[in-house]
Amino acid sequence: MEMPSGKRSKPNIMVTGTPGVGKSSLCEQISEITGFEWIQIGNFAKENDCLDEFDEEYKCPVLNEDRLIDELEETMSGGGVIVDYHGCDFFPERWFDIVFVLRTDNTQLFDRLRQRGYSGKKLEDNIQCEIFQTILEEAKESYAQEIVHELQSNTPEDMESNVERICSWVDLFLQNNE
Ligand code: DAT
Repeated sequence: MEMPSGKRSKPNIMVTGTPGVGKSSLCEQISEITGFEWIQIGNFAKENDCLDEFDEEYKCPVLNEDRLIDELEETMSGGGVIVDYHGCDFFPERWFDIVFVLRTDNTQLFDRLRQRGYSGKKLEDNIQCEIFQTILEEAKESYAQEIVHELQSNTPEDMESNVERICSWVDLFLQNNE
């Protein structure tokens, strides 16, 4: 993977993908290993008053994106942040040194989301989102192609190799920016 120029001594990493693909599980491990700060955008928005009205159709609150970006700016400029969110097009492109898009086969994702209690339209929409690779396309449209990486996240072995791959990349980045 290509090394970005050293504008930050520590890289910022985006981990994105449809809900249920394994972002939190992966980020938790990477954060533990690297000591980087893991920010789950949903929680951050809640804690920092960056939510607007409730979306009745999807039964979830709507992000106030401008406010969120203002709130996060200082943290991001320090580097060493892992951002975890099921979307990536509204963040400033300059924030990220690398973007990982996790992918999961439909049948597995279906089971994971059912277990999470999703049903009806919410379940169907999320499965469709994965089938149409909506978030992969979004990432490719929003960031330089060479920093966007698609990772399979179907099995615990996938998870392990993804953790390894991302942590090796972080090590290289840190070495190159010493
Ligand atoms: P997300 O944060 O993308 O919504 P998650 O980390 O909460 O996803 O994972 C959803 C569920 O799927 C959780 O029970 C853990 C499981 N899971 C995630 N990635 C997996 C993988 N690569 N192999 C097996 N199970 C996985």
